[in-house]
Amino acid sequence: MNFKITLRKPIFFLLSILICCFVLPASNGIPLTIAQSEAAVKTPVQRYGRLKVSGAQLVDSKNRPVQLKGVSTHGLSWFPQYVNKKAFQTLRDRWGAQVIRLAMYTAEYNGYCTGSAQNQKDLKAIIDKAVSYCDELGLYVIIDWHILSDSNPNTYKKQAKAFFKSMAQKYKEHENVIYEICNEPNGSVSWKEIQAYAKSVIKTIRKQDEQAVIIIGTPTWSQDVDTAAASPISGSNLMYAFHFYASTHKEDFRKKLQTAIDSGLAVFVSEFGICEAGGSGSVNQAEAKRWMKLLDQNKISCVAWNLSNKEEASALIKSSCTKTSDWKRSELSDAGKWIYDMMRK
Ligand code: IDC
Repeated sequence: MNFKITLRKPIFFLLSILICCFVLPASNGIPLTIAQSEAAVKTPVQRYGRLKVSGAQLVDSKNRPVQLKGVSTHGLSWFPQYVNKKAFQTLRDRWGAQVIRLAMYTAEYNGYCTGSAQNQKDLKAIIDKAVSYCDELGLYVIIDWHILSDSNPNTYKKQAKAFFKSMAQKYKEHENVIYEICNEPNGSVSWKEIQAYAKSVIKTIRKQDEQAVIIIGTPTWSQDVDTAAASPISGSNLMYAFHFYASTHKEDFRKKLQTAIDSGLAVFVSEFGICEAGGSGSVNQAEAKRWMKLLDQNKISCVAWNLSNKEEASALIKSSCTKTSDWKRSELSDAGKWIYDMMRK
């Protein structure tokens, strides 16, 4: 008996050494990052389950605070090639992304409301594909009604209601789907008008799906969260969009966000860039770092614009790189590298 015990100990010791030396470092010689090793164990959806909003905070199915980070597509009609499973898997496993935002323009370049009937079908088919990849990969997915040049969401309210009705009918059992009902209201549209639109679309979604998280755009390109905080919409699992571009929006805008958070508004940064608000110009890493500190401190989820190789500073992939997945760090733009490093932390 004694002999067995004394023999077991060195065998375990030897086994542990073997595992440490050969098995653990075997991922192509590159040590696994935390994001990768967690992803190998559990997907984001397995980890957090159905999301809810509790007070100002996004929480998981067990009411623990959750901060999601991820990437937005460019317009689904502009760059449909990036909607592929390998791309999303690369974002999940190498970048540490937990959420993908599907930006579907309503008015620009084959937008959902200005393109042909065929275009609408194509866009819905792309969304279908994207949601099924996110289901398979356990990623959260935001379906974004990307208003922009159509600055008032009421312009295409009828279409929005029909669209979200069909989305909510289709995806009500999918606990990973989040709805963003108006990207960036802008121009002279007031919060009151946005509220009227939002209430009506929320009602449409809630008839099908009582639980999904819904993100509401705020006035002035989703910057005026302080205005929304002064008069929020009643209902559960509602969040408000705040968007920033670090080269343009600085301390004043952080104060605006802070005011909204302090008054208990649930904010989701469903789009941000670290360049200028026009989508190009210089990248400002120092300001980007300040923004991220504020978001991390308050556990605010954020999604980076944009997954494409368009020749603009906000595109995350270098314009010389035509790969649609498996990008190396060196194939990313300056913004892409910063976002990649930030998400892997
Ligand atoms: C920009 C794209 C650019 C495209 C333009 C269309 O990066 O390629 O030509 O839209 O008008 C937003 C918008 C988002 C913008 C982005 C950068 O939500 O659609 O994308 N931005 O300008 N709000 C603030 C910045």
